[in-house]
Amino acid sequence: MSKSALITGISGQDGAYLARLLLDKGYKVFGAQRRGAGISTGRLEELNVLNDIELVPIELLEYSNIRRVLEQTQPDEIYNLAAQSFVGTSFDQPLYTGDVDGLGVLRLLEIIRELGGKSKFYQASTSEMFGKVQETPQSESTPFYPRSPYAAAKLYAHWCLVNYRESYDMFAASGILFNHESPLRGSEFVTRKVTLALARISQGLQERLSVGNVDAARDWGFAGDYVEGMWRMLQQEKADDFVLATGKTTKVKDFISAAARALEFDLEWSGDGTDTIATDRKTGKIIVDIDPQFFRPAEVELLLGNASKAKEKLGWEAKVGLDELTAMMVRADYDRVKSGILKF
Ligand code: NDP
Ligand code: GDR
Repeated sequence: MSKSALITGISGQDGAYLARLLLDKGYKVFGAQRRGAGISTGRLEELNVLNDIELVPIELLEYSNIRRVLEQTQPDEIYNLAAQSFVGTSFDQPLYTGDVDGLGVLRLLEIIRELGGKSKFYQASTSEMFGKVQETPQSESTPFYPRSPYAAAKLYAHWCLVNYRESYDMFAASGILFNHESPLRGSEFVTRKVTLALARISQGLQERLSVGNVDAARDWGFAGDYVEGMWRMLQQEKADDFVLATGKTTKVKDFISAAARALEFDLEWSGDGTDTIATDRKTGKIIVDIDPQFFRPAEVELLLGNASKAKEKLGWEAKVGLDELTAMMVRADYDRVKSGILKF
């Protein structure tokens, strides 16, 4: 008999990739989405999964709604990908973020326990929990030091999960995932913001790209690889915590230069702090400048993951490198801008 899985956050980047993966493995997939003005299905359409999943309504703030959906669907596996996932917004909406990203996970765990604890549970934890890093590279044993309301809420959720696993013998895995991107990434996150803006600039539709701290460095991988790791975590004998990362780190500024090169710009960086600019050597035009509104009250300067436990126990490794990922994202945004069709 085929397995069933419920994915919260189905309309997001990872929701779409994970749905595709599980459908390809023969799962019955319940896609849990919160109610909004309209259902946002652009990513599900792009990966051609919309017609093969069953959409169910889930709001992580609402205990009774979650409980009803889990009672009705009784999934073998639950992947909790839903979150207020933008770090910058968490400084403006700290209580809401804490409720969804922290207490929302506790609601899920408690309901799974009340219903007999049979569903395996995956929680989308994050490298942001390492924050002001206490060692480099970061692994499962690195002490946490969250630097935003988002990271603090995710850390609360992580420890709730560990506690439920130890207290009630539940199968609950925490995937500590480093940044992963794709052409389906939300346009507020820096990689996609960059590829979309550069595609528009190259087609004469925008003057400049304005960003924040270009010296921050991230360990960027491809979302398609990371959802495979999530699934593997739930196929283990015992639930555990795993870091997924590429083991390479790149500054925002270098990502911008690489994406620009793919569109035939040749950027030269100059200036410091908020006076930093990048000029196209070919035309002398300023392509990138800094807008202080994109700085955060506290920054995570550097993330670099050590995924050797995932390699050893899950047989998982990041396959797509940053060059390939950048090319993929630039190409997708160039084509979208050209066609004038932008669904997300
Ligand atoms: P997205 O922001 O693309 O997707 C988030 C999803 O959560 C959306 O479907 C959104 O629905 C849903 N959601 C938000 N609030 C609620 C709520 N109150 N109730 C129910 N659903 C809600 O995130 P990603 O796909 O990039 O990431 C998936 C998860 O992994 C997130 O939890 C994120 O924090 C975490 N993560 C992501 C990493 C990354 O690099 N991408 C790295 C590490 C962790 P709607 O469409 O209605 O807004
Ligand atoms: P992050 O991703 O905060 O790491 O969280 P984001 O792409 O937003 O920022 C990465 C780094 O780039 C710097 N930056 C900018 N960021 C944005 N968004 N916009 C800008 O203009 C800009 N300029 C510089 C940021 O300051 C930061 O240092 C992502 C999310 O997916 C989380 O949900 C997830 O948990 C982590 O990755 C791992």
